[in-house]
Amino acid sequence: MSLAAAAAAISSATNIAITTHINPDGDGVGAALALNRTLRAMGKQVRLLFPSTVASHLDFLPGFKRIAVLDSEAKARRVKPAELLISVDCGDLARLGAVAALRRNKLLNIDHHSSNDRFGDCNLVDPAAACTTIMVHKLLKRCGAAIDTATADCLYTGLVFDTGRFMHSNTSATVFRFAATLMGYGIDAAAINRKLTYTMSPALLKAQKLAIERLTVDTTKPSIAGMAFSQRDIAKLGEIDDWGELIEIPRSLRGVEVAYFLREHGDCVRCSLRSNPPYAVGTVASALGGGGHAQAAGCTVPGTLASVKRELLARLRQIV
Ligand SMILES: [Mn+2]
Repeated sequence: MSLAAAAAAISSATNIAITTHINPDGDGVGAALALNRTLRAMGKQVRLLFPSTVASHLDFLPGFKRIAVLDSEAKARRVKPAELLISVDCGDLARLGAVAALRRNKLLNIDHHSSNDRFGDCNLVDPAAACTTIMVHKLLKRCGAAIDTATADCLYTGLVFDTGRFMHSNTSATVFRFAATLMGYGIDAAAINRKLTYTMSPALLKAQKLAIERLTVDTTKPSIAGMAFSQRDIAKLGEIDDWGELIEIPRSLRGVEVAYFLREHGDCVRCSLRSNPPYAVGTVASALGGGGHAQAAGCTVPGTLASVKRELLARLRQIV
């Protein structure tokens, strides 16, 4: 889609709101905060309106404290819609939660999910991009914006997150070139890596311990492994604001090609899925009402932990 149209949408708006998907990750937050910082420097009025809270380990990023959480329709209703709402790293309107209600005026959708349904008035969607921040960088350059070190920190956070620290199959020459470009803006990559990777809350460490205890290899297809946490397990762990990494535990087991992680949440189960190429869990997530990428996807399925696990495993066995 047109970079020029996206740049025009930004240049013609003075009052802008920026948002990302529910349970935002390093890419969504990085993309939003990079836009926030740069558009402010360009003289725009910018608000960061997110549908849910952000993992506290990202609090080192500039603008983090400006993020307002609109996690209910009542809260969203009290907010004045902006001239332009920019959504980053989000595949569809439903994933914007209560913030979707602020879609009154123009909506610019910047995303790289292949499942993106072009819900914006202007859609900058590139499934070939490894992360949204790589697209945001291109757009900011197109707008003639100056990128400072703190903005590059945000962009790098998205890159590190969505490439699994340069380890996922989307880690291309373009990705390394982008990393080099960001180094050129003066970022301290090692310091950011440390904050993103080696900083963990006690609750998350406890969750890792439980994940290892619960890890189950599928008896029918031993290349599938994963674990399930009940609501009671989750309550015992304490506050965890980033569940994303736990799925790497079953995935890291030798011989495993497809990993799953299930979390009971009310009368639904949240499913995270990962696979090694050529296996594609994205199709399974889509079939169950979710979305994401071919090798990293997720869905929320109504039902009990046992029933959802049964259905999910039946589908995963079909793809390996
Ligand atoms: Mn992303």
